[in-house]
Amino acid sequence: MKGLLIMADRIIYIDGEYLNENDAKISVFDHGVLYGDGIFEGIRAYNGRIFKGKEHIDRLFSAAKAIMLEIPLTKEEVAQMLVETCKRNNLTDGYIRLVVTRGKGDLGLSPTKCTVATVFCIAANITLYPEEMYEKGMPIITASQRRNKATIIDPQIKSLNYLNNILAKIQANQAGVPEALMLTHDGIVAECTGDNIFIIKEGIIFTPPIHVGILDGITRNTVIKLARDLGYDVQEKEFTQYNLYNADECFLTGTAAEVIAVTSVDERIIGAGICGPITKKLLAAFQAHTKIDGIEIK
Ligand code: PXG
Repeated sequence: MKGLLIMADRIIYIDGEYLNENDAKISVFDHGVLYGDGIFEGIRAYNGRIFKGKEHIDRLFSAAKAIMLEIPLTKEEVAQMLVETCKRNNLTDGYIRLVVTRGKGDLGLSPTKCTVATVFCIAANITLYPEEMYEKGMPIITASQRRNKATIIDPQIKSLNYLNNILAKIQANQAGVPEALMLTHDGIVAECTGDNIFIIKEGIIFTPPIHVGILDGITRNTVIKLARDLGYDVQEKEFTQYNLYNADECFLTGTAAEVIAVTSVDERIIGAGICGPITKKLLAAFQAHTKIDGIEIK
């Protein structure tokens, strides 16, 4: 079936080679494994296109620059490799994980012994939230775990060190909800563990600005543009849990989640407790956009 793969038949790109997944291995001395020293991108393919491929590659290279990691490929070569990995897996719709680590070094913290970065790419199926969640919305909680401060590890760096978010995700799991909201150190709404957050109040759409310390989400930016094109006032503005609890609508954006309504936060019902009309419109606009945008897999 198109886009579906039997697990062990996957072809993985790793350091210049395309290998069967059983043969695609990295060293136990890789600093990505030893220290979370590396970066990644989660990318979707829709309808034979790598959605926002350029934006994902640009973000990867910006993160690499921030952590002084040299990617041993040009942006064009990364784009070709993403296309080739999809082609070799016969993937037209799915999820692509692109990872660059500091590479193989010794047991010391210093990356000086890591002479060349490890690059790998997996093109796979995606596990989505259940369809009914897109219609009915989902409950979330606020995690006690605060989002990393930008002065510690800037959340704009999509690094392999996701413990901050995983600890919050564990709290979501314990509470029996799919996602957790993370606040900044100062208690301002930041983002969820793998999604950006938006609220709507009296027809105006608000989302936290990047400088509070969040990932500069590609779905976030796409939705901001689509909303503005539809004539909505979108403001990147700080807000608190109070504003969130009293919003008319709330939704999350992310490569995996797309646009998904939040209908309760910490057991406060948001708006009418359903996927609201503006969220519905934005989801439809987003899904239409995924069909036409991106690097063609050919
Ligand atoms: N914030 C954080 C912290 C993220 O990790 C997003 C926002 C959304 O960004 P994009 O560019 O995708 O619109 C992410 C996305 C998952 C998962 O399984 C999500 C992400 C990474 C790994 C897994 O939901 N990142």
